[in-house]
Amino acid sequence: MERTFTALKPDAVKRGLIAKIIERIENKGYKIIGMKMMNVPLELAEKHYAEHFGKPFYNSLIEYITSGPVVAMVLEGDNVILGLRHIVGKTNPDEADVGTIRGDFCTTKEYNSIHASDSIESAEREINLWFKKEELCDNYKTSLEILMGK
Ligand code: FUP
Repeated sequence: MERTFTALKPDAVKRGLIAKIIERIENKGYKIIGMKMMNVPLELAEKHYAEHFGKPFYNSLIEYITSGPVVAMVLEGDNVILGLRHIVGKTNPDEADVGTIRGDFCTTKEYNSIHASDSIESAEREINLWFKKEELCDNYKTSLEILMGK
């Protein structure tokens, strides 16, 4: 069973899209095993986006992600890393398919509503960066898991 990190970004929170986005994640059958609403400390933002340091959009990216609360989550499910990236859609909402979160809810790549880890390595790194082990609740089964005998 795979795990991934996702965060609803400040534009999604400010526009009241938390429930609509989480509904899509739960409808798919992914299990939320960690969730918290938080203002992102500068140090965490810089660590999270370290790979983009020095790029032209880096400063505005850091300013944006620290501009208001985010909803950070850890999800568990079969191939959840790739599967969630499909639900999220392409970085640029103009290119994201209709039916994806970015395709349906946003218009700019700067304020694209949601982050989702893009590989096993980044999922592990980001989960450890944002969550302590004791903040994860993996001690319950979803109805899908019960149905599949997992
Ligand atoms: P993604 O994995 O789809 O979130 O995209 P990236 O890791 O490539 O980029 C991280 C964030 O940087 C994006 F969500 C938005 C921002 N970004 C820009 O603002 N401008 C760009 O040209 C590329 C990314």
